[in-house]
Amino acid sequence: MATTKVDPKLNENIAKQAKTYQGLTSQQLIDAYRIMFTSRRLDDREILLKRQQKVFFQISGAGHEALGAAAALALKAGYDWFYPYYRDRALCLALGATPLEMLLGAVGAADDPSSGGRQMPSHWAYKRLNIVTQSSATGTQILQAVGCAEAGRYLARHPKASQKAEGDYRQFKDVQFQGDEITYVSLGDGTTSEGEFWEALNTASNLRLPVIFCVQDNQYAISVPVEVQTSGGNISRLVSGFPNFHFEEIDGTDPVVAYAAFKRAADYCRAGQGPAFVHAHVIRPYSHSLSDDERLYRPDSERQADAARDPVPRLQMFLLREGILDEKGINQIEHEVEEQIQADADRALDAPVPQPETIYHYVYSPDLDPTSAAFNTQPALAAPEAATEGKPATGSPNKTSPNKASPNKTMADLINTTLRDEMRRDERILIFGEDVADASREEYLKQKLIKGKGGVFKLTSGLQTEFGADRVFNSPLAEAAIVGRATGMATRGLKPVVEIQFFDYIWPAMMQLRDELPIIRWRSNNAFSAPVVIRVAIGGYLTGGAIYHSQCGESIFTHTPGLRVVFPSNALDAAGLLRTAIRCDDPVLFLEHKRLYRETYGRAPYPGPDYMVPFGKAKIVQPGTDLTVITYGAVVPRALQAAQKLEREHRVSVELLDLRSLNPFDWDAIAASVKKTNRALIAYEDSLSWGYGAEIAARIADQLFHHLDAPVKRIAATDTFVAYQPILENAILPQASDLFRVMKELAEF
Ligand SMILES: Cc1ncc(C[n+]2csc(CCOP(=O)(O)OP(=O)(O)O)c2C)c(N)n1
Ligand SMILES: [Mg+2]
Repeated sequence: MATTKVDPKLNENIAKQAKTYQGLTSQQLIDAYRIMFTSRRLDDREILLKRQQKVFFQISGAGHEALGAAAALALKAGYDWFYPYYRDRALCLALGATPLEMLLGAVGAADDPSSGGRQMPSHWAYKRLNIVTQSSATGTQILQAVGCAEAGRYLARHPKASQKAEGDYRQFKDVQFQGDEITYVSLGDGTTSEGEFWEALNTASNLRLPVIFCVQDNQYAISVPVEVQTSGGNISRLVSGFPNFHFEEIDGTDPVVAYAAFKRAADYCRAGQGPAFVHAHVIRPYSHSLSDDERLYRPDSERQADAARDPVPRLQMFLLREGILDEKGINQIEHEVEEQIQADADRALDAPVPQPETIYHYVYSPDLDPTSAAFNTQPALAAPEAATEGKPATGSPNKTSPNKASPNKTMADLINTTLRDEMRRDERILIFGEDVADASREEYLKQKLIKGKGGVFKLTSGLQTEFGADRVFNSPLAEAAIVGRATGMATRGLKPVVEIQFFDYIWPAMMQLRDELPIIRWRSNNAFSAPVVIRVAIGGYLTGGAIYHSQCGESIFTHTPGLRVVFPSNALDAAGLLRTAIRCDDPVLFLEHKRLYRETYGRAPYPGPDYMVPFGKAKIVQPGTDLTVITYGAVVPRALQAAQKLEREHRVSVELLDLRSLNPFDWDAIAASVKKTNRALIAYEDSLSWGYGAEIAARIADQLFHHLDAPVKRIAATDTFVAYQPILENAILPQASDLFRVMKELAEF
């Protein structure tokens, strides 16, 4: 065999190529440099375009690039899930988003894959890469990431739940999961001050969820330095007591260091040991955004110290020093990147913009319309006795044999039964909230030491016992966590039916309810959706409910586009509307009046397991000719009482409409009735001013003016909260006697 004389230089090259840096090959480092440089130059290009007024906002990922490039190398694109924040440009590029896609976002093009021109640039969403839509609200993504990880775990344990099914929201959701997937979520140092951050860590820790929390600590939140945000100035120290976590605190400007940390974190999460916390010290070489000038609050000395750690030149120096690339190699990469960005910027500037007529697209599901006939079914008159704990309903629900054993059920009964029937039908349904489980300490149930609770109003009673603790469970006392986690789960295709114990305590969840859940579909241009059902016990007339157990406030939510709001007044409607809420493809706020839960009024026999009431369809409680009363919820029985008295005593014929669903609402029914009676009263339990009735009154005045014989009237609670002493409560909330008086005045006008 001939021997070849080996060129010593060649040998050196082979050795260099074989050398790895914490497992990273030379080629991976070269690729990382390309990503990081692309990220920086995209920011620079957007800044230029902003100065030319061709884009309208800019926020950069500068200084954070090494982290993104490293995280992508340790995680799997399109396999793991990502809840990044606006500084994660390099991460998204490394996972597979293209510069063109980002520039389409910057100009607000119709084909911007993140939002179709609806969101600011750097609000990343790439469905194919499992990069989930994010908002501008700092911190809301963290609880959603926790829910996403919970969904992955649930689906792995209930693989059949992922199957598609015809006729409900499942038809339109492709559910994917991997047994060992990880959810990545990132945030800034300032955002660790949000309460939701702590709620998320608590649950991830307690449930040992495979979530990597990446805190990108650039020492500032706009102008507020980290020592103001974080007691002692170091978030790692504060979170170190959380059990089950793997912790890393690193120099996030070094991609090799960052990769090693993410790799250890990912290994820990993938092995199912629990969550990881990567606290990365980075820099912010540009101001917070183009709307900020950091020279107003940071001296040159501090900015120069930061610049010395800039990850892009730092990696460049590293590649040169290690002989991985020479100057020519660096120049070539940079040249290619510049050319690509130039070409992509030209294409983005020429891209079609979204048309104004598209603004209503995707406020709600385009696939499934809960107002349609598909959601209009009749009660099964002779349905067998409602299924009870542990025992499925026997026989066909549509059996027409005489039904002796179907007594009238309360609203509470039928809500419980509807939940039970739907959970049997659909394994994607999960129920959680405060006190909803029968007992978190399951051994007590198993040993039959206790009966179990199942909700402060017992609405979820027996569900944990039948369906198990991974489908029905108590949450910590944290409303934002309930809604945020549910949102993350629903994004993955599950159907969380969560409970907020009292409407009065819904407010910690308000950020999730206003800025997240209802607009996930719209802001992602239909790439993502989160059809969660939120059941909420609402309302007063409780005799002693007082300020914090009597609130209404439904108009705050009907004012939020994208959220369906329903408010049944009787048992049958509650069953039918709840089933529609669960099967439909939109987020629904399902308001349950506490006073109506066990009221004699409005009880009904079990309507069978497929009974549905469509949204947006009012019910004529009683027909009439002299005036129209439009109402809903607990005012319905009171208005009926008043109307019957008016008929008896004064021969006034009242048409009483129960709206049942508040968004959408049945304008056609209102208009038809007012055209007939020419008089309209809107009655509602919430305080009068700016309440739900204001909108209805305005529309009647606007669109039915020529049909009116009298001013449009409203009757509602006083503009106060509800007091404890029953004499005060009676004076505050609209009573049948008040309704009678106003109806009479209106009839006589
Ligand atoms: C809930 C919320 N409050 C305030 C803002 C305005 N805001 C946007 S970014 C920001 C600072 C965030 O700082 P940090 O979390 O450290 O991230 P960084 O921008 O430094 O990467 C603030 C106050 C917001 N978007 N959301
Ligand atoms: Mg910061």
